[in-house]
Amino acid sequence: MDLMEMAASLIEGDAPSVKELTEKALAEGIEPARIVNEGLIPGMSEVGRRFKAGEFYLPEVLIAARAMHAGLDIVKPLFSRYDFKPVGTVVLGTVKGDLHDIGKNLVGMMLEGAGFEVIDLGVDVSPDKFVEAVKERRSHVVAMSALLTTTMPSMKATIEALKEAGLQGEVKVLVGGAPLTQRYADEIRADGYAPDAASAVDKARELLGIPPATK
Ligand code: B1M
Repeated sequence: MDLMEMAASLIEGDAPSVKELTEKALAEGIEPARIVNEGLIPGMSEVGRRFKAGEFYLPEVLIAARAMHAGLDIVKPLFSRYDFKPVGTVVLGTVKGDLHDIGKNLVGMMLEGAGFEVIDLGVDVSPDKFVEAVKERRSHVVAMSALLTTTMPSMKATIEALKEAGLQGEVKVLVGGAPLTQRYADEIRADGYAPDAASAVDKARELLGIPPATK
């Protein structure tokens, strides 16, 4: 079976087709890792590229992400059996005092679509909660989202809490959200800033020294 067919269905946002093709691929004996790496990830990478280029808008991305989940939900439970290794683990959340989660969810979906394991802590996440999750899950990246100018300082507080916990250097800090800028990210000493969800994937890869996706 040609897994690019699955990628094409994902890009079109055709969830029933992605589900059917995932089941077909498994029935043909294709390993879950190959389904993810050669079907779902290339599809979601192309969605990210189109979003970044302004060829796709938010609804198209959300529909494609739903199609990705239609496949991912089937293969995920099989990962442990097949020794699938995510490219990295990301602890993700919207910072303390902030309840906006649409952009954060988009970032999570794109990261999952790129092969990352995402531990989504939700909204209103305190610095302590981020630190606890990083320790517990031994994550490689902490990804924080903020949509309010008043909650941006919580990113700095989280970075300081990570430092106090001795995790600075062990975990990379990625920040984003509408009011943020590269300048602010530099000021609070975040390791990376991304202006949108697709760039967040590129930045996470860059921070972990993973070569850019080919698609
Ligand atoms: Co609120 N809100 N809101 N709101 N809200 C904004 C953000 C605001 C700009 C509206 C305005 O005044 N024009 C304004 C903030 C002003 C400021 O501080 N600069 C605002 C305000 C003031 C408030 C309240 C204080 C209103 C009130 O109660 N008086 C209140 C605060 C509640 C709280 O958080 N404590 C509030 C509440 C809400 C709702 C609950 C009603 C709802 C949120 C629902 C939800 O998220 N589940 C809401 C919404 C929907 C918005 C707007 C309209 C849309 C935000 C959104 O989802 N955009 C927003 C105005 C606007 O943006 N037009 C507004 C779509 C989303 C895809 O974009 O989140 O920017 P965004 O994500 C982008 C990038 O920023 C980036 O990637 C995404 C795209 O690819 N990105 C990352 C985001 N996180 C990233 C992380 C990364 C990398 C990239 O790495 C980790």
